[in-house]
Amino acid sequence: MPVARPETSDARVIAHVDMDCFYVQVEQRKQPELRGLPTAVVQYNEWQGGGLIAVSYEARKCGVKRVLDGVFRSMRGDEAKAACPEIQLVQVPVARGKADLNLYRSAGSEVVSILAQSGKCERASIDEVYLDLTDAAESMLADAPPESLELMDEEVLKSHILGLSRKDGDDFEESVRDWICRKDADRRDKLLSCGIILVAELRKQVLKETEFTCSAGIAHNKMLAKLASGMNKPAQQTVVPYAAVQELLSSLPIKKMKQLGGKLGTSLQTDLGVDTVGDLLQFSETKLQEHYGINTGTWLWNIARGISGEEVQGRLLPKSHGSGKTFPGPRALKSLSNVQHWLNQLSEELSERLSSDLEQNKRIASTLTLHASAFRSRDSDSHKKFPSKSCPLRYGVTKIQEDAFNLFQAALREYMGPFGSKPQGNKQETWRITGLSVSASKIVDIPSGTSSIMRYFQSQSTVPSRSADGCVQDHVVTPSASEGCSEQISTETQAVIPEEDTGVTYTFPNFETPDKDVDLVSEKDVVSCPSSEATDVPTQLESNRTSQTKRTGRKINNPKEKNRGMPSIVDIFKNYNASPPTKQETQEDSTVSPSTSKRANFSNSSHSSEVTQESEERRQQIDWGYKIDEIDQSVLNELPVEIQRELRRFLHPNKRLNTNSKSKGDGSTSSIAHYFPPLNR
Ligand code: TTP
Repeated sequence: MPVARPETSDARVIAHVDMDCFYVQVEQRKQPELRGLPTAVVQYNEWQGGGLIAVSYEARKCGVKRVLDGVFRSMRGDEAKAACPEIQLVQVPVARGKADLNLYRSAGSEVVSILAQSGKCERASIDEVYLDLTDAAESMLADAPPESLELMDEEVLKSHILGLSRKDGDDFEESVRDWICRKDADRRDKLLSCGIILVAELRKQVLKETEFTCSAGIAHNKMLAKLASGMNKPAQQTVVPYAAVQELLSSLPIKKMKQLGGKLGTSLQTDLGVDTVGDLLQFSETKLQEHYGINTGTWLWNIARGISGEEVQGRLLPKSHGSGKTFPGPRALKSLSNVQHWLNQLSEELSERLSSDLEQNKRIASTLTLHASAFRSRDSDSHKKFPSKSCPLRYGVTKIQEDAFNLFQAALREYMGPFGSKPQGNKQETWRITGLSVSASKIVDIPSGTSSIMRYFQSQSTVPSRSADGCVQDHVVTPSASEGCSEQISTETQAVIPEEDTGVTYTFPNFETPDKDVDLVSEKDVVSCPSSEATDVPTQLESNRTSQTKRTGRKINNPKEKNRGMPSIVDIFKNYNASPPTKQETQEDSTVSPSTSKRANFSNSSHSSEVTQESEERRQQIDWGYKIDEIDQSVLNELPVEIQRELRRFLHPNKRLNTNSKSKGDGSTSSIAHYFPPLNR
């Protein structure tokens, strides 16, 4: 069945900018004496000189590499020294017994802020950015087309243009200039020519302002631009004209394609005998759909032709935050207390990052996900994956720690199965954890003007609320967002580390070694997964909620349902339009006109006394976008007392009439709008 094809985006100009040996460059900027020397950044764990996570191009020339071929494990510092005795090894900064990537994160942000000035910019990982330069290229084509330029920068002339044929003896730079200045080129190529000039200029600017070099791919869509950016490194740019697409894809190994590095790529190889992207061309769309479903089939059909409708997202901030650590070989964790210790460390880091995101960017996350990798002692099913689990995220270090541990225990029970706790034969079955990570996703902006609630969240993160018996309170801040699973950190890259004692090898996902940023989840690292992959776990807080539900008589059977109908405070803010209603709107609100405004008139004290049943229903359903009855009490309980009181009065106007008639309208009661001042205030 054919599916709507993405609009062929061949008149767009998209760039993928990728920093060169990024962590090394950051360290070299810090210690300029390392510039030009073979250098590598190694993990904090010093065993055998530490695992390499970034290698300079000088060191690469001596045979030093991050990952050893064939063995799929990172090269160790000692091995790098053997290959290149003069190599400089720099340790990644450490905090809480694990790599601290803040230095690299903020270096990445410096680059993003420069590139973002040129057009729509999407931060794809700690050191990668997509840019949509279409508008800039169109303006250039209209105002100062390449052929009108007298001088062309050297960086432009060094560009690699795929498919550019040169006769023997032709000067490389002259050929590039000719291609860029062709008068008879079609519009697509002319736009790309402008893109070449723009990107060269941007790369120079990045170098000047940050001292970092980067490489770039320039093409008509994200997929092609990304493929191209890695083709000529470091400090170079590669262009994919429309005419070169088929040639590029025909020889491209299928596993090199984004999203085909894992199971789907393997299935294409084994089930359909597809080795290169070009091989896909022999299959009809229907055939691919038969094998892989409608959407995936169509997607494969498209990528074989270089078609991708994926837009550059205007996003300068990470989509999620995460903190992870691996425990390879003998360092694998074997006890719950050890797991809890590390989850506490990881949660602390996550909480810190959430707080600074809240403070600096006014964003809050709503889903907490736990991932782990593990193996079992008597494993008949050694490839059984440790399940990932998600739950609504509660702000506050202790809450995150507690929820993360609950998620872990739920996942462990599932992983070990019904016999997990029982001895198998003579031996008790045991488990080992080789990687742990916690991540926060579904991040949304807090509408501006909600400054007091932000202070509230901030204090939440530092002062976890505890009940008298010392237990952490189980209130939910943002329960609504967790409908099935959100993004998750996929760990497609697998590494095998020999277990030192036994010689057994364990396969574990790359949570931290090498330490590709798990927080700034790149599209490499994120899959939007079907809900089975990270299942929602009713944590302690959810059992609370369930009991509340019982009290209110609303029965929830489906676990996912639990989160529905419980709009988070964020949703409340979203639905709340803080502009004061006009007089007319106020009247309409109280006189049941079908065309009434959708604004919630919090401060209108006469509102409740005049509402008819119909307007009340409308107030419940239209003004708020959901039913007031379904608001989770625990959401309200999280709010400062004054706000709770005010909201309750709004939600239960009749009660308000009875109990608060005295204070109404006397101006002494703070209105809800006081806490959430409108934008224009
Ligand atoms: P990459 O962009 O994959 O590599 P790179 O920038 O070091 O080198 P290249 O010039 O080939 O692009 O990764 C960016 C940074 O992310 C890298 O400098 C270190 C870190 N990283 C890890 O910590 N672990 C990993 O597994 C990978 C791939 C990268």
